[in-house]
Amino acid sequence: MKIYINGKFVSRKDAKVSVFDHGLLYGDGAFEGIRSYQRRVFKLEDHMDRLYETAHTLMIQIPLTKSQMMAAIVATLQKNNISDGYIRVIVTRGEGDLGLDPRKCYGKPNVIIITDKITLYARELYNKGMAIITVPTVRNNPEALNPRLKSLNYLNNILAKIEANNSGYAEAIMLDHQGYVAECTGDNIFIVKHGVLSTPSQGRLQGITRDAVMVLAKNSKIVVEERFITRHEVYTAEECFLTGTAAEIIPVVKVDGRAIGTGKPGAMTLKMIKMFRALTGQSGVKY
Ligand code: PXG
Repeated sequence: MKIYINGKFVSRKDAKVSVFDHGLLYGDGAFEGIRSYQRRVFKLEDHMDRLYETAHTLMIQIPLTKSQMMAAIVATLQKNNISDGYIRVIVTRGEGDLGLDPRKCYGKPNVIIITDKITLYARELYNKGMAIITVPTVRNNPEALNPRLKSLNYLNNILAKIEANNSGYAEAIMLDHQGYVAECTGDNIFIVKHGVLSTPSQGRLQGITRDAVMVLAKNSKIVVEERFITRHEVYTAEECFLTGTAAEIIPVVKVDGRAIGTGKPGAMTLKMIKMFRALTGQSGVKY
């Protein structure tokens, strides 16, 4: 495995950054998780926009242009001969001293690209659907740390994941600071009721899979709503599914012990999975 660090390819055992890197010391940095299918990087430009927007708010100057970054990603995939894979792009603020003041960093962000193959959940979960719970840890208040930032500080999500794991679940719904459904620890959430697809409008990451699903739905004349969603609406939905680059689209059949719809993956969910799979194989930056 060859890993890209600041323009060089190194082996896994040599892929190291300093213990003074503020990404390690403070989670001070940004990241992206991207997928490639059949030698095409899915929604690469959208991932670049989100990465550079996170860096902009964090006031981290990424030392590559978007097109240089895209070229580096493609080169890493080629170097590792990966046709269907997962790409992790990491930009840290770089080395500094032991204080958190970014002005004392040396102004050299570290850029890391790792390509690998991952499957997040067992294949059978995609066929049978998963059971999830709501956890006590609420999603970050946007005025404290906006969930739209894909920063290296993922402790909010990790705390929620620990609560899910402690209760024997693989994924969890996080509510926003007002008590509405926000998203899951690493996925966006959709519900279906009376043929309408709904997804939370606030308090969540602007997921790229979420956006792709919304476009696919609209193109098939399915009504899509972005709005406030309560847990009651999730429990009484006909269908529920999660979206994310790592998870793709996964049906949810039980939430907090309540069966969703028939308790089996629903027709709209299966249709979205089918359309999404077709899209991933036929679009994206070729390499
Ligand atoms: N919400 C959150 C909080 C995420 O981290 C998504 C939604 C889905 O967004 P995209 O753009 O991928 O459709 C994510 C991204 C993991 C893992 O190990 C998951 C993500 C990122 C990194 C790791 O589960 N999901």
